[in-house]
Amino acid sequence: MAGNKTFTMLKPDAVVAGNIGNILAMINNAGFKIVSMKYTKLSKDDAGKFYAVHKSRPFYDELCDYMSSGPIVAAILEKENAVEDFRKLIGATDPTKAEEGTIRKMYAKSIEANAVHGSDSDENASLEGSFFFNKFERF
Ligand code: 3AN
Repeated sequence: MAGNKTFTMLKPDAVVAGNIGNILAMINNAGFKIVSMKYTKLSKDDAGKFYAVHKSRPFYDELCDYMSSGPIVAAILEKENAVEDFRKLIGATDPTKAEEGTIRKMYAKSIEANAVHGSDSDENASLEGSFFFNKFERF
């Protein structure tokens, strides 16, 4: 059975452009409840750990530079079928391929600076959420 939590980050491009409020409103309007949230900034080392799964990809170093270039918002979201429904809401990795009405179509600047992260499985949602939050911060 699909889980009811996913993890998201609003990436530096979205935060710097002043789109936190608009994106959180889209997330809420799509039926997700924010159960943990943090405004923070990753060091390059943190970004490298978070994206370790992409270490062998050619864009890894640039991705870590980008993700540590400015503030982010990390959050755990709750909804039935959270992982799949949130991936639909954010749209394709490449914003030129994202469907109309998706967060990336509306706010992403490029395939790298693509406004939001969304976990791709229940297992990764749990691992990624634990990267930013411990159980005492969850309500
Ligand atoms: P998604 O975030 O849609 O799950 P992944 O997991 O393939 O996509 O990629 C993780 C992150 O790596 C993306 N959100 C994006 O910031 C960056 N990325 C993915 N593909 C590329 C690429 N071809 N060039 C530059 N950055 C990329």
